[in-house]
Order: sequence, then structure tokens, then C-alpha cells
Amino acid sequence: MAISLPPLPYADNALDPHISDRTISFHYGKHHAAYVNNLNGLIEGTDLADASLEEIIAAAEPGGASNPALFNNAAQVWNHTFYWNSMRPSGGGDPSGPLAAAIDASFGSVDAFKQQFAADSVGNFGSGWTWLVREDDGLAIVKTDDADTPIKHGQTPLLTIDVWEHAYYLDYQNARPAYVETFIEKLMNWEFAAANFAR
Ligand code: MN3
Repeated sequence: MAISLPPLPYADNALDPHISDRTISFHYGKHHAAYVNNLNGLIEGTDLADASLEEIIAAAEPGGASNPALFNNAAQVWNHTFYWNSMRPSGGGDPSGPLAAAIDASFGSVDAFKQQFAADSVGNFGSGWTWLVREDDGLAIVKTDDADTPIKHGQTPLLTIDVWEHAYYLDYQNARPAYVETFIEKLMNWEFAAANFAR
């Protein structure tokens, strides 16, 4: 059973004007779809042909000798699906309930979290991702490079922002800080984060 491209959780133009349907058409329709197609080509006829995405990620070593192409494509499929769900139309605002309490405990305040998340997203050199994750002793912000993903490192992702240039260049050109600020203030899906936190 091949890995499928999950449908977007909203219409192609639902995040406009913050993320345009033109960006979605390339980022989801070309980049994310290509990772799915590449992955299916890599697993076809192998003992991973019927494996879940998470099983494939666990079976491949990031950058290791075993199969970096397998890891990169599988992790990028997983990361992008998580990214689409990390945004919603009319998102932003503040968390509530147990997640808000956990953010206060780990970062001091929601505003302090937002400042650190923005700084780490802007400062993540090159292509990668910035994540809010749950670790054994609380919440943390982690940056990953290229396709790397927290699920490979025993962390539970709650939210992510894609800071590869293809995520924002059509709408923001080189202005990554403007994309990051818009993501936090207008798009961030706290309900998704809270649901992941409650697992
Ligand atoms: Mn991307």
C-alpha cells in the first residue's frame, strides 16, 4: 500500500492573503506531492512497501549510511502534513487550558514563547523547521535542519513552521521575519497544538 498525499485541512486559498493559493499550489501541489511520489518509488518492492510513514522514518537513518534519500523523503512527507495542520484560517491568538499552563511553566509566558519561537525561526540557518515539542521535562523549541524531524529524536511535536525558502518566497521573497510573524499572529493553530499536547 503506497503512502498517499493527505488532503489539505482547508481550501487552497483559505490562508490568503498570508499564504497565497499560488504558494500552496507549489508547496503542497509540487513539493509535498513530489516527496510522496519519491518515497513511493523508494519503497516499492521493498520490505517497507506496506509500512506506515512512521515505520519508514524509524527504519532510515538521517544522513546515515543506510538510506538518507529514504529518510529525507519520508520525513518531509510527515513534516509537511504536520505543517499544514499547524496553521488554520483565522489562527494565531493565544493558547488556553493545560497547554497555556505548560507554556507558562517552560517559557515564562506566552509572549516569551512567541519571541523565542520567532527568533529561532528567523535564525534557523538555511533550510529547516522550527518546532514546539514536548520533552520528558516540559516543552521546548527545537530547530531541525533539512528534513530532520523531532519524531526521530523521541520528542512529541506540537506545532511546526517550515522555514525552507519555498514556504514563503513567493509571498514574502527574502523577508523571512515577516513570514514568521504572520505565521505566529495570523495562522498558528493552537487547537492542533493542544490536541497533540493532550495525547
Ligand atoms: Mn516545505
